[in-house]
Amino acid sequence: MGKTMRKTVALIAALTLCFPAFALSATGSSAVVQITGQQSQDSDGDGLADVVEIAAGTNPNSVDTDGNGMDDAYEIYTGLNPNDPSDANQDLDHDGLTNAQEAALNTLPYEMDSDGDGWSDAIEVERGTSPTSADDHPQPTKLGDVDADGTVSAADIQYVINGALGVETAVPANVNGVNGVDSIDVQLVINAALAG
Ligand SMILES: [Ca+2]
Ligand SMILES: [Ca+2]
Ligand SMILES: [Ca+2]
Ligand SMILES: [Ca+2]
Repeated sequence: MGKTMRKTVALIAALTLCFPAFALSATGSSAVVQITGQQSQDSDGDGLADVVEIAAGTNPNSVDTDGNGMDDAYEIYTGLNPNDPSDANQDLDHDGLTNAQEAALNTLPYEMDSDGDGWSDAIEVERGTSPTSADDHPQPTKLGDVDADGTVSAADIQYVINGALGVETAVPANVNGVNGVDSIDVQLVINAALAG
């Protein structure tokens, strides 16, 4: 399933949760599900109405149909397969956290920076900040320590070079805070590393 489709499924599922009378309609091969007040029964109390679970092929009496540790609701909202246990150990967004770990953290398995604060979910977990709150993130205490681990090292240089090349990085790589990530930032972090 593509990213857009996953987001569409997630949005429809969220709307269904918020508005039980919301009528889902889709064209083509997608199922058309009409949710009414009477049809909003949720036998297993997982936030997914029975009719939604039946349409998704999950067990309306089990919060985790495939038994992989990730609830049906999370798997459906995030576009994972609630009927395939093997996706628990995958790392869809290659951020170092498995999909099951992301489920436990309530982060997005297809987005390395779930709260959009510039810090990857995995780095936030390492540094002890919240990967689901953009207001909470690591704070580098010295110039050039872009990953906020307390030292300026080769990892910091690599992050900044990647950023200058336009590659998505796990940490904000704009060292001086101006003009995006450019060669000046690379020089600044190299200087900081040489200064120790
Ligand atoms: Ca349910
Ligand atoms: Ca599951
Ligand atoms: Ca991941
Ligand atoms: Ca955060």
